[in-house]
Amino acid sequence: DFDALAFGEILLRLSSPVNERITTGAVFEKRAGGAELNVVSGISLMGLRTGIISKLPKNELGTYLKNNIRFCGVSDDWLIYDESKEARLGIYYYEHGVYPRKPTVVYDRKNASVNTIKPEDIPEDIYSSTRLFHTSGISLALSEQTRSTSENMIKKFKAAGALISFDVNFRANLWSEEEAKAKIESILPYVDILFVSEETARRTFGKEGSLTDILKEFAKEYDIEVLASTERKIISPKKHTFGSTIYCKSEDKFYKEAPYENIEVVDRIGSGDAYVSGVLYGLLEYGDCQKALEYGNAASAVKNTILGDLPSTDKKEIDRIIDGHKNT
Ligand code: KDG
Repeated sequence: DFDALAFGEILLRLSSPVNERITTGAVFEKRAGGAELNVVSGISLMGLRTGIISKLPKNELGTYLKNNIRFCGVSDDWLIYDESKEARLGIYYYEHGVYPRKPTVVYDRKNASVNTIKPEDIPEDIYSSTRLFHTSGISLALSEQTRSTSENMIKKFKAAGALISFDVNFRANLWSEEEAKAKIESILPYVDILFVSEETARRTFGKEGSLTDILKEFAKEYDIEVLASTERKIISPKKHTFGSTIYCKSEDKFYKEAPYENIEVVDRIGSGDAYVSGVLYGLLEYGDCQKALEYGNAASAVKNTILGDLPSTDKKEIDRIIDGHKNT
């Protein structure tokens, strides 16, 4: 049985070596990516049991990703394989930014195999096999099929007693603000733990007031127990500050700590997912919002210093970083 299961698209990430360009460079580094995989891999590296539900092409690229998934300790038991001739893996290309040049992301994910997934593809015995289910707005946005499969899973996991975690993760290239608002609002009644940025809360959901007002309002409207919102300040392109606010509804209490200052950013992709993994780890392991805050902030700060989407850190290191942070 699992502590956490997630559903989402697993992507192949092809990135130019640091300081090389997509337009002229000869080499791409090959890695695994995808927001929900990043989250469960972070939770696994901290020591809990997780798995990813997704659909991959049954070819060498699918096998490459399956190997990566296993390598970071995430179960591949619930992966479905596409054996059709049209089987396709979503890819995203990444070029690191170096000031004053911004990072570049090019998505090539249309018609990827995951978009053919159907609610009936998900075996019924999965629903009683986990303490927590996580997905994000990306899964609602990708296609009709990923949307109905996500919605169906959210309802069934909830009915089976699992906690439902949802990261709004708004992607402007996948859907409009209006569509995102309508579809996400329809699943919020099932959500126990919500991750939403202040900017998205204001722009997409039309919320007003301070961040604390906004989080409280979501909690009141939808009976969400834990709400988390990150805050990043870019001091210079390679120096960022990262912190977050968590609201715990049953205690009617906000949790916040001094942000991590002067993080040396090597690769910020996946740092939001690392935050989610730390928060969920703190909640699953300790049932405590203070721990959730500390693990979330530390996991995200560390991820910024590591190449690739996946967190690549463990509990021992995170614990040391949390202790160091408290003593600064
Ligand atoms: O959060 C990291 C993701 O942006 C990356 O893994 C790619 O899943 C991805 C997406 O849709 O942007």
